[in-house]
Amino acid sequence: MPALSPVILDLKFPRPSVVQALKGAFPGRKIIDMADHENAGRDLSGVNYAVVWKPNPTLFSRAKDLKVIFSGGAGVDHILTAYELPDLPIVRFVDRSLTDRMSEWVVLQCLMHLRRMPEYAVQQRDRLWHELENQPEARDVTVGIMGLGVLGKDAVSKLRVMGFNVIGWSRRRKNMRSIQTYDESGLNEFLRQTDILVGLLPLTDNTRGIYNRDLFAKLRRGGALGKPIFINAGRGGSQVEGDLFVALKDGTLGGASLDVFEVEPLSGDSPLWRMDNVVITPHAAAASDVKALFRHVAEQIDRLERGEKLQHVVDRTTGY
Ligand code: NDP
Ligand code: OXD
Repeated sequence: MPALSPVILDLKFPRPSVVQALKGAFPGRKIIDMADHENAGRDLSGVNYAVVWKPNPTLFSRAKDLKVIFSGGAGVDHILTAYELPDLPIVRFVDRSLTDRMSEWVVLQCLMHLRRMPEYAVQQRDRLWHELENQPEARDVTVGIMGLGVLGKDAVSKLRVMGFNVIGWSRRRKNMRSIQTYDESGLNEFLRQTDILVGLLPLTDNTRGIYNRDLFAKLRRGGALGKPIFINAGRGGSQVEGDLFVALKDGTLGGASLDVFEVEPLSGDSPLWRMDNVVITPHAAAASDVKALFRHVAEQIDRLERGEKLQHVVDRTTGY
């Protein structure tokens, strides 16, 4: 039986979690972990598989025999912009635990704003006991989700359980029984009804800078929350942070929850840190579970070697 191809890892997860997750993963295969200094100048020929997150730009030119590139995350913008990317299938990470984690974060943020938690946090800081008026119910609020892929669809169902009215927007219109959906051409109509906008879009040429001043101004005003709220866990490159700051300041937006930023980590100088109506998390909405990632990669390699089709392959023309 021919030797099984090794697997290259070029990941940014903390080393102990990778070492732990490798126990029992990829039986019979050698692992070449690029975080290991010994592997810095190593000959990578003969290796068919690489699992990467923001890969070293020279990796692909050194690993000439690659057959598949696996993304260490659900998004692939960090791979598609890598230097000298070979024309190979890129498989993204789709996983129950990642999806559940994202929906938890999205529901949490929608509830935070529905229940006016940023204002209560200020009151708590000031030791002020004061019940705020206007506490609408979830059913009075429309959450508009931009991106109805794996993550967007799951968030829809979990927001519905909480009672929110949900609508969704995607490039191609989706038939979803429980909600009203819109395609690209229906963007304005979608925004006009949206009280809380949730961004779950990949970063592509078409979505870069999409959350800008014009878009914020089209969201519904005077709904149950008074002013619209912006929530983004897709990619920071889709938001224009200068516009976002102005919109939050001048009342075009009533608040925001942000997990992703134009530049990460978010600079200590960013005025967003100091805004009471902004909730910030450090790109932590849905971290990839390394064990689950290796399981998913091993499954896809098995499929390929059995002669079956790979799943979750990125469409290089659309960029996601
Ligand atoms: P999918 O590829 O499953 O879904 C993407 C969705 O976006 C699809 O509905 C797609 O439309 C839509 N879309 C893409 N481009 C456009 C466009 N130009 N106009 C309108 N709709 C568009 O991705 P996932 O749901 O798995 O993940 C979404 C993103 O979430 C990832 O790409 C990643 O950037 C981000 N992410 C962030 C994490 C975090 O921790 N913050 C963790 C994991 C992911 P259509 O259905 O028509 O193709
Ligand atoms: C991802 C991410 O794309 O963590 O999976 O952002």
